[in-house]
Amino acid sequence: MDLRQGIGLRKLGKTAEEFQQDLLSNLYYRRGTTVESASARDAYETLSQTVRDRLAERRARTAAAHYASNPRWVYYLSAEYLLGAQLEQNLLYSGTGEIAAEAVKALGFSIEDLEDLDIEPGLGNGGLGRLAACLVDSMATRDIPAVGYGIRYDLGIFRQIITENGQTELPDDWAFQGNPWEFPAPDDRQTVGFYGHTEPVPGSQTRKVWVPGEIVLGEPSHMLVPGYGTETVNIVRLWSAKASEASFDLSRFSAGQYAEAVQEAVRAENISKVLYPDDSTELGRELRLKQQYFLVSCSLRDIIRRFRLRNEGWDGFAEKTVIQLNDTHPTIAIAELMRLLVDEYELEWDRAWEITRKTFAYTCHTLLPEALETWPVHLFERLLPRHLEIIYLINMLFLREVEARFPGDDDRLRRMSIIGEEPRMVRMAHLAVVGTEAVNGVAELHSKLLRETVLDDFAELWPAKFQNVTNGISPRRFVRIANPRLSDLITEGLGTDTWIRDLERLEGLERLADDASFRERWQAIKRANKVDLAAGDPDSLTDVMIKRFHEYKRQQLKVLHVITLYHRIRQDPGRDRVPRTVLFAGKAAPAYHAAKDIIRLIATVAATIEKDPVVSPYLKVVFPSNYNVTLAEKIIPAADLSEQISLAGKEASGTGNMKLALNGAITIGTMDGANIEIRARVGEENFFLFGLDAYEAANARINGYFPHRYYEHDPELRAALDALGSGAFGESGQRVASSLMSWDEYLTLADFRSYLDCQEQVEQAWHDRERWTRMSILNTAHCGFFSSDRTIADYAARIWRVAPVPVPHDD
Ligand code: 9GP
Repeated sequence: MDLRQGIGLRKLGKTAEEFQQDLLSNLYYRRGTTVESASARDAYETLSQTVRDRLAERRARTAAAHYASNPRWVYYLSAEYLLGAQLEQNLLYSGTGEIAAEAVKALGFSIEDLEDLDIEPGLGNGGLGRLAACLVDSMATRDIPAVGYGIRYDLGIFRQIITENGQTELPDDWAFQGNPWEFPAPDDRQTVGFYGHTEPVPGSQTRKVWVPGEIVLGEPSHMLVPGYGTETVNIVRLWSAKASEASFDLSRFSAGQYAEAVQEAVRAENISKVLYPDDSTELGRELRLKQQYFLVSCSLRDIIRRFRLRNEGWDGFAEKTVIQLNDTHPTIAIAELMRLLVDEYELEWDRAWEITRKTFAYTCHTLLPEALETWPVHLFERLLPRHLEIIYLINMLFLREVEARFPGDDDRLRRMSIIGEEPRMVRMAHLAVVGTEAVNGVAELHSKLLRETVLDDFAELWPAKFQNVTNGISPRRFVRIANPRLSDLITEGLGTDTWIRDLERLEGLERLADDASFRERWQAIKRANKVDLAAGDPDSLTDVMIKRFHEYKRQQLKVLHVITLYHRIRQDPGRDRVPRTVLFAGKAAPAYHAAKDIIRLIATVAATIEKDPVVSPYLKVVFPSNYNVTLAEKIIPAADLSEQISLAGKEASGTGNMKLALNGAITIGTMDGANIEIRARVGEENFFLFGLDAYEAANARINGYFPHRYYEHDPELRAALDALGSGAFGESGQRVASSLMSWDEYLTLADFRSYLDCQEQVEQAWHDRERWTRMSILNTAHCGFFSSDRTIADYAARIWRVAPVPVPHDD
């Protein structure tokens, strides 16, 4: 019997009866209960296991196919994954939705009841984490052998509660009742060192022995990542920090010093306790760097273990392995692979460097200088002494190369060095560019600005290294699952559901935009989605701004718009107006006070409007708590207008913009990130454009930007800022106004008038419902490009050079 081929496994049946049999058997034997006494939780766990088993069976076949073909693998290293709720996705991907619904009915529950128990793992912060989840979905859908690596944070992104006082953060113990989708793999645990010192190796210039001062264990578990419409099931492997046995101090415990006895163990396990610990303190920064190294160290050892299962020596490593660094967070992997190859496997430095450089690729997701990570040299020296030595050597050799190309250009050497001076910092983005084969931005403008500004010296040195791969989103989660009504209409309109795997087929909707009865149905679906969302009057214009709170994204511009509408209605109450529901959702980093002020301001504005009988029939502001993937899936299908109003040149790409446009929301936006590509595809007549472009924005400051001038020249802006300044909307409002009037980092006031004028155009278009609906359909029709399946095809062809490995069916 060949167990590797999965032969000998009892096949899991495809009929409703077989599914029900398996469900009952899981209920009895795994859950230990009976039909009569099964609670909703029992039913949820049992259903999840029954569905998971079907994917696990495909996983076994995937592993066998991969084992047999010994392919080139993609390893995706990411500090964040926002995977979203799993049950509905896995029902869809395993094709068991209907039979599962029947089976749980027999237990007295509906699938919808059970979906409410399916808590999403909030292992990410925003777009970056959700992008990682969309990309692993598409890698599986495109049959690419891949593993995603991340951290299994005990507490994910905090749970947010919005009240009139703004944002409150609570811990998100997402797995407190267990996670039925996860497979623990304690056998593959790894040992990770920190601190300590290094010792020379006699006779070697480059090798060293690192003697760590602290040892922590990394224990993996994995979640299954099925492909859609294919047999492949890949995995995301998440590491938990565990204390080693030696860290428990038995003698102290025996002496009654209970807290002291577990102190070391607690410190070790804190590594995977929370996502993004507050880094405003030295200890917080140290913990973050520890997390990054923990992820990298565990993952690299696992990658090497997997390589060695199938291959001898090191010759084939770079041919069989590509490691994608998702932003700078995992960049220390470059120094760690060098350390493993040189110190532990005793390769010559040059050979190790050649392998390392060929193995890694780096995606940069930002243009904000503060988001390009740097770490104090003294912190590195203490926590990762050997890695700092390696980075110094990499830097020395690299600067020699620069010197040879640009002799005598000391300024350039200073700019490009991996080590920044005053204060001395390790520049992770520089390390990421130096130690990789390819660097990409995430939208055309972003990649261009990376080459022209932030990484210009590097682009001059290695032009061929720089590429663009425009982001994308999973059409399964963000159309098929989030918006079943629209999906059914699209399938009916196109006469096929192949668009779910081949999103460019949405182009076929273009001709239906001229069909009045199709438009009517399209409109009815939007309305029904708004009724489901229950955020406001379903006949009002649902104006949606959903994203992390950050001043560059300019939620404050939207608030100024809302306050101006409020003033206009109060001044001329009798006028006929477009009723609007303005929906904000998103979280602010707990230590980011300016962003939290904006949240509190929105809450105050919402309450003021709500209480005002003159204004409230036309304007409503809602702010549902705890924005996450699950909530996004409810809001996006109900949106009419998508707010993408960042200051041009600041938003690397955005992906919410793609999700909303694909669901027929029309964008009001600046020439920023992927907005530009959305506009180019949907047509300028189907997009509301306003504001400065990236070059104008960059020049504004150089030419002397005085926010006060805008205040003086624009009476409506003045009225809005005066209202804020007067304290009418609380102290937060005063602080927001004062920041805008004094410096206005993100040129909010410069774009105010253009934004308001553009909103007038929005209202005119809304008045003509047939025109609006046409625009909406055309947005969906022309956004097929923004599928993450296309993004992955781009990475596979241009950066990874990997080929798909199809997994045979089981019959
Ligand atoms: O801010 C970018 C966002 O524009 C982009 O869509 C997303 C995915 O590429 O990454 C975000 N970047 C970060 O969260 C940190 O660099």
